[in-house]
Amino acid sequence: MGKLTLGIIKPGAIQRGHREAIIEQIKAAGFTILAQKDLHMALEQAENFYDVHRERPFFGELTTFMSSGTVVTLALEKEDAVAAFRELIGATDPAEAAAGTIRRRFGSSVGANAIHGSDSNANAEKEVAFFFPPGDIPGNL
Ligand code: 3AN
Repeated sequence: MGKLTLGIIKPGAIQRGHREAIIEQIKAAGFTILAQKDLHMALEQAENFYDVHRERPFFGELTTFMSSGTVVTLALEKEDAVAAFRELIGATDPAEAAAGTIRRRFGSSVGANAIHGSDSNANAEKEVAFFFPPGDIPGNL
């Protein structure tokens, strides 16, 4: 518990060619990639993933964007993974994210902010399970 989080490299960052640089930055920060998968989500899958945001005004924009191209999903392990990863990715708005964070370096707008990171341990467990069957995660049979 507390060691797992989910990252998703978003379509805009993949299209702009930042995939490898982002993965390098994640590894350099001490995260172990337990499982990694490329996928192109259907709109309905993106809507299910972001279900908690269904009532937010940006829900349509968010889910259309997240299903617009390939994403890379990452099951990541590190001590205190959720907080450590949120620090590494930076604030939601890339313009407000601290210098050197992934969103500051590779994001282009609040919506196209390069990367998703789970916001709590409970959501991390749910989000990893959403994309990866238990057998894909070492030590989690
Ligand atoms: P975070 O991903 O930093 O936890 P949330 O939970 O507030 O941020 O938002 C979920 C996702 O919705 C964000 N990754 C962001 O890309 C998108 N989002 C948030 N606010 C807006 C907005 N005003 N317009 C478009 N997309 C937004």
